[in-house]
Amino acid sequence: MQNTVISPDLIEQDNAARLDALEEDYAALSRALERRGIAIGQVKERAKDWSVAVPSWGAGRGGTRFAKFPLAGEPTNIHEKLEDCAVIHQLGRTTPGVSPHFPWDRVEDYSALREEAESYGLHFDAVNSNTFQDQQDQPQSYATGSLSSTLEPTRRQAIEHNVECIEIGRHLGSDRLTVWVGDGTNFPGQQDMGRSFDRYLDAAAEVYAALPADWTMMLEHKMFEPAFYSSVISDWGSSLMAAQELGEQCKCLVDLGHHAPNVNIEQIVARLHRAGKLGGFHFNDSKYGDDDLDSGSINPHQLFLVFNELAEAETAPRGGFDPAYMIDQSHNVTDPIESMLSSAETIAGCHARAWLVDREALHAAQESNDVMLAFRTLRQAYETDVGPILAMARMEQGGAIDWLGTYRASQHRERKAQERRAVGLGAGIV
Ligand code: PSV
Ligand code: MN
Ligand code: MN
Repeated sequence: MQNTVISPDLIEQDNAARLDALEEDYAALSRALERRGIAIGQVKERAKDWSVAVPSWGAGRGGTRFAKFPLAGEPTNIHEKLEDCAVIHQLGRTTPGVSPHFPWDRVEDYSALREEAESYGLHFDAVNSNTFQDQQDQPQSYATGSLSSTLEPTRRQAIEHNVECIEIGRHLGSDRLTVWVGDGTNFPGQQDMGRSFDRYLDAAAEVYAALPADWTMMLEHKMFEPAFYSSVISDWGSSLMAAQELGEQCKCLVDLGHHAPNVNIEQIVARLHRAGKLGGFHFNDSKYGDDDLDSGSINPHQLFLVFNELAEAETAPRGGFDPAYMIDQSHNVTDPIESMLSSAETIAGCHARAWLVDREALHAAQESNDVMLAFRTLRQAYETDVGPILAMARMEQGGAIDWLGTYRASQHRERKAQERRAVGLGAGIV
């Protein structure tokens, strides 16, 4: 029996009140797409098959390095986080995977945790290691870096933590490890840029050696923060070099917030795919840096263009195409459940719209250098409102047509505010 957090009767009642309007919108869109030679049912089935994982850490209120403003009823441990992730998936039906972070999600019994997730119809996605923070009772500090530290005992500790994450992931049923390190410098001359990369590679090779044969190790680059002069894995070039050197099972993960402003991220996606090294994504949006804002809230067009490259890549796979899709956001001013439902819908919408692109027409326009026609071919797909397709797909799978209305009617957060331990004030994680 599946454990449902929101009453299925409530979802059904809410859907019943909205079904007539949805059917009208869906029929109108179906006719419009038919004129373009697109069968709406196929797009809907593709939408049903697609999913994006939510981050366990995103279930709680985020913060900045200045403050965190807790939300009454927010989760404070992995069990409560799973419960909220279950709500997100129950209403939205696109987020069955949860990406955990260690040691934040540490428990005694990982097999029991896996069963707990499964009772909600969830599974564990990529495991994230954390060597960017010191933990209580940890023998070595990461103040000098982690995998690239000049200090051998510190590198050893970082290696062992990553190997432990793989072990935990095996119990959880995961098959991917995401490695992001904050290693870098704040001053010119502080460390040798070549030698720190070498130390990183040597240490990362030991983690790689511990990977089970069917696992993928994903390297996540980030231009700056916490290091403000140089970062060891600062960009996709460094990430690609490292992934190529480490081996077949090592790929690159693209977090949309980890680039220089105005960088053409969709082109990076195409390049990494070309190299057979596109491992996965952390979706979020940004205006200035690694803002971790809700996906598509600032630049939805960029998100669509990323998915256009992914659709292109999927139709021309090079050595296997199986990127891991994850959300990585910090919800500072919203209810994280609402933000992740909204983000998952936005991301799924960009995915669906990328598959509305008339690819034959696009390729023909590109070949004949018909610039305007090529641009309009993409634009036509981007401007199509796929809301009715996503809502119909959700409803047919037991989710909510109007996830926001149903979620608020459920009073989940209000109930949790009575039951859960209150969160103290303090700075959040960045
Ligand atoms: C770093 O900014 C990052 O994007 C990495 O993915 C971390 O694991 C995550 O944020 C968590 O804060
Ligand atoms: Mn990230
Ligand atoms: Mn980040």
